[in-house]
Amino acid sequence: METNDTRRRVFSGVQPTGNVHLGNYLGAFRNWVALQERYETIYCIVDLHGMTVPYDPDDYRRVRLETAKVLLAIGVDPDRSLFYLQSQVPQHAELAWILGTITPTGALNRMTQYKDKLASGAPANLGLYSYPVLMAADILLFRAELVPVGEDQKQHLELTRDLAERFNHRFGETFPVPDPLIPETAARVMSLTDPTSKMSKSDPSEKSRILLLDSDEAILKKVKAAVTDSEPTVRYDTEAKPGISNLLEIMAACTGRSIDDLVAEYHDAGYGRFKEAVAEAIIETIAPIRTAYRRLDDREVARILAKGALDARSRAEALQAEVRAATGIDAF
Ligand code: ATP
Ligand code: LTN
Repeated sequence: METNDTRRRVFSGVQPTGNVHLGNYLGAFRNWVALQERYETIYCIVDLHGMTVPYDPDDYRRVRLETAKVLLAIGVDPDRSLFYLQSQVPQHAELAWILGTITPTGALNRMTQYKDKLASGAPANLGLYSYPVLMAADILLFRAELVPVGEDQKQHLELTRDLAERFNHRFGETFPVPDPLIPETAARVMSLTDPTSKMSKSDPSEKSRILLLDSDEAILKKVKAAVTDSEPTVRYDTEAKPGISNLLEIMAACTGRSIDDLVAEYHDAGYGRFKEAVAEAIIETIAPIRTAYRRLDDREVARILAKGALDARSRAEALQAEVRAATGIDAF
């Protein structure tokens, strides 16, 4: 991996919560892989973020490894990207503390992800509340300029931008103000069982999402059972036909064809035939990921992560020294 790189720097993170789904892939991870061609890329499994909701430690070890394997299977390339576990780089937590001292609590009170998590039953703890501050630290720790995420993370990115500006203003020019990179299609893949809410790994219903490791049969079954409407024509109308519109978006994202083109072909095909075509497009897209996942060796993956953590720590130490000096907490 190059270190004195002059390309623009990209940072993104994923929580190791298991159940990596088609929404994660189309909305974010597929983009991560493509960005490796043109940018300096840093991809982090944000396991400190994942601890903000209740979890089982033994299960967490397994899920962290599984998440790393899924990303490698998708095509995150440790020779081209810095790839590591957040918890192994303590500078994330220190910078989060420092940024916390300039974060207005009013901004955190407005965070919709926080409010949604509380509404869905997560206990209100300080970690969950300050989650967006740790996310800002992740990004700023590497002075990243571009952050590929799905639509749902836009508000968190706004806070990151605001904190970069506040820090620069208060302590001197230190951080670039990062921009989100949100894909044009599939930025918000919706649930198959409730097409008015996003496909999510935490939805209690298994049928609501397609997992990247689902079998072909499971994919076909879930797509066939996807909630639609009773008017039989296939057309794009997110208000009147959210279910069909979601399937159209998914198929467009999987095949690279335009929605207009798909509507022209399937308008009168009937929902049954349309759904089969959607399932086939999904299977073609994700079956190779499943195959690559099975070929990975756990010990090799652990080695990749250990090496990534070493590199990430040494790079983070440089910024840590600068931030300590700027804020007056450097060593005498
Ligand atoms: P969830 O809401 O599913 O529990 P999350 O948003 O916490 O998960 P992460 O694993 O942290 O999921 O997110 C990984 C990436 O996937 C993020 O960039 C996020 O924006 C994106 N993403 C998550 N759900 C969707 C979706 N339904 N459509 C498009 N992108 C998504
Ligand atoms: N909050 C993000 C995960 C995340 C992230 C980041 C994304 C944590 N730190 C830094 C981009 C950059 C989520 O829930 N998807």
